[in-house]
Amino acid sequence: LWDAHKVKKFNEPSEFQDRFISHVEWTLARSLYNCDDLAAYEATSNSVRDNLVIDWNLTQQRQTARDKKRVYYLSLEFLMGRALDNALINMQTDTSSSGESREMVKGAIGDLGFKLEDVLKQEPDAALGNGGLGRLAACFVDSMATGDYPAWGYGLRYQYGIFAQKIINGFQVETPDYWLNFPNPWEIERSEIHVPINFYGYVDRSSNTSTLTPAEWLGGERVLAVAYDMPIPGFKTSTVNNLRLWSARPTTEFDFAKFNSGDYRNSVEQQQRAESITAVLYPNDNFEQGKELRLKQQYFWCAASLHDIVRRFKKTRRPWSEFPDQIAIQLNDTHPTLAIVELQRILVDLEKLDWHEAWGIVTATFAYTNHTVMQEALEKWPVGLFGHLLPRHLEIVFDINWFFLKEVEEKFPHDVDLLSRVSIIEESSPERQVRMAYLAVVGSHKVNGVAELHSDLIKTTIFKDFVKIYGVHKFTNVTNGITPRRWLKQANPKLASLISKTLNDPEDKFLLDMSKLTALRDLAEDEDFQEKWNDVKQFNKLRLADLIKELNGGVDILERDHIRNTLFDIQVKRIHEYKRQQLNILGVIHRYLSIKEALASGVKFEEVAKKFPRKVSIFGGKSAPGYYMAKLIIKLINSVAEVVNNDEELCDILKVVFIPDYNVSKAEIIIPASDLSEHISTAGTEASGTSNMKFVMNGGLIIGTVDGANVEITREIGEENIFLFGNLSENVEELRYAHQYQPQKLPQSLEKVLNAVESGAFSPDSPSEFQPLIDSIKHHGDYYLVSDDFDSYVATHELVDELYHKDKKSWLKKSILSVANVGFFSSDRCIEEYAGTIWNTEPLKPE
Ligand code: 26V
Repeated sequence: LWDAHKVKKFNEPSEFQDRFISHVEWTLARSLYNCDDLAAYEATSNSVRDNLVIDWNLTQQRQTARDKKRVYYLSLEFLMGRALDNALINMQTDTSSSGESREMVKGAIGDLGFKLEDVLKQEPDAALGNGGLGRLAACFVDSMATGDYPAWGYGLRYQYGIFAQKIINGFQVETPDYWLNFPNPWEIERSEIHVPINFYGYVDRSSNTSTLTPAEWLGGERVLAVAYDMPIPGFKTSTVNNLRLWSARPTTEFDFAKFNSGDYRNSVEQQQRAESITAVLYPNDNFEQGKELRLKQQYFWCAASLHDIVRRFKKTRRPWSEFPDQIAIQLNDTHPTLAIVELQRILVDLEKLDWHEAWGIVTATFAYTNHTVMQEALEKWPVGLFGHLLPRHLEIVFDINWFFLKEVEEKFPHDVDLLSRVSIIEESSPERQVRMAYLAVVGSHKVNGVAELHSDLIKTTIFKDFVKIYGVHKFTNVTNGITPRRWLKQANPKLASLISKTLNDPEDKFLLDMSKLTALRDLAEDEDFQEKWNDVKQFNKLRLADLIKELNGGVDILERDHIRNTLFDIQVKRIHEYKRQQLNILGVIHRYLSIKEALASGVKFEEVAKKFPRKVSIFGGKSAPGYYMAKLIIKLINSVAEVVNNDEELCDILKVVFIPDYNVSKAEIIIPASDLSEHISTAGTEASGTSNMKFVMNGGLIIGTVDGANVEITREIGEENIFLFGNLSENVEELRYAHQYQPQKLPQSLEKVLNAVESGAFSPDSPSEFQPLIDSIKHHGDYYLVSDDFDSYVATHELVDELYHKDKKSWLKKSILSVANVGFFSSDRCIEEYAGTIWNTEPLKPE
């Protein structure tokens, strides 16, 4: 009987329309006559979701039945962006093997009177991440599904994602991200899957005194973790994986003690507090604040996820020794390190395994990815706070540390310094701290960095002693990547279509095998092809100009007629001193002053315009709300824009734009429009960077330092196709040291720029407004080496101008060659590397 009523996917336009209308009428309880774009978005999404759910269930059944090794990717952030467009591109319909569902649905809703582009825009971004780390997790789940890996993501379902950024009088103002105000068709609430999670309380060991034997953790606060699932469709496969996000709810248990004592209101309030655990994403990037609620989020998520993983494993009735053969858990930075401790607790306290047997299982299961070498981002938790919230876990951490230090002592007898350097417990004052990165290293079988330079750096800096202890093979590199489905096909349909036509690949198979792009090399100098290539860029620049106009209240900043010969120079990423947006804006000021000076000295405008051809400097990015210097950089950019854009003498040859509220959906418009983008971190500070890859994949050239994945990008696309400048990471320490002992000697060029800023040229009402930025360069040691790299930066921009305006053909050749050689940076390649060298897993293909 079940078979007779099997649900069916829509395949044809008319079947889609039937489904769409059922959702309008039944799910939304509206009529077609009263259906706006938002309702059309909801109905389309629900229809598409119906299809996905069918493949999702089949995928999960297959994974359970075949019982292959699974991967769990634990990340506090998944910066997914919009789901509908992506689902339409990835989704498999039975008849869509030739074309794609996106075109079919576009036609089908077109016939119903809707424009797909307008409908897609109704979807709010799922902005459950800060920046690179969260977006990487989103690219990885796409690639894991596309590669048919049995792999789930585990994260938190924040009520509020990263804040929405408003710019008011040039300042960043944060407002809440109400992404769940409307029903979210992309999540399925699994109220049947709920896990009780405990905090606080105490440890009861009855007769046992050793912390190594089973103990009971009692009392304390209890909340429920409820699962919400998001389907993750692979591209050109019917595999649909799962992203499980946990949401906090009060338990239905009631505090009768309080109730009986007449304190009804208090007992209700306490219950309400439960929900605060998953209320908001912490908006810091590369900075750890050490707040109790953050640790609570981490434990809540780790405990719920492990409970789920262990429950699934126990259903197989395999012995515990097989756990690591069946399960690989990847830790996205140290945020999920408590999962290591929680698994040890489950095995020892609940499953009664011997300590060492348990620890063997734990370390064989986990692997850890490091994403930063910045001291201020390394997680440390005060022992007091840790032990108060998680008393039993603290005991376990001490025991893990004890056995680890014993091992070190045996290998390197009497090296007391070494012991204190590598101890998981830092003996700092006023209080001891748990070093989460060390705990992650000790509890994992592999540790990887995210680009070659970064992976080398961690071996010689933060984890140097651990290389000595464990040997070098525990440490490895997996260079980051990005999904070409979103960052080429979805963001840049025009370029994707030019490529598919050129490669004679109507089914877009190149998106699965990016080495196919190398065929474009032969066309790099073909003038017809160059022209088509340039037309695509022009289209994307106009599309961005439209967005900028819309965000500027309908007023154009860029003149349409000149866009073709205006160089779009873009830096979009989180605002951080190490990423050096200040270097960029100081460079812009330098250009502005040079133009003004030339004009003032009587040089004819035409001559000036030849030396400083048309350019727009575009910025975007959020600052952590408490990061004073980053916020001041945003203000400086906006103040410079105000002056430059209103200076009529310039006749529009220079413009500055700050795009507010940079996010994934805006990135999809911004990135394809770049001629040049900036990846100019102080050498050795940017672990990898991933927007560098996105820009290259869209035919933009890049200016950058020898840092992060810029190194591999240079190797892949050729050093003649990238603009590198600045000091190398091996010289950074020395330069910093020198700054401390001799007063800063600034290059003249920079001196002039800083003087202008100091004189109030961009803040006439308060000339000292930007003094802290100037002081950090002039008087506080210039930690990020702006002064050391300034001249080389300015000179490299001159090369850029020269090439762009005087030799467009070679520019286009470089652009085409960049795309032809970008294949390495597909996240499909990363996932294969993780699967082969860290997880030891294989794909499970649909029959
Ligand atoms: C994240 C957070 C999130 C909120 C609360 C506090 C806190 C503290 C530290 C961190 C670590 C952020 C590390 C990070 O985002 N690293 C970036 O990872 C990218 C993907 O590997 C990489 O491309 C970037 O270079 C790196 O900065």
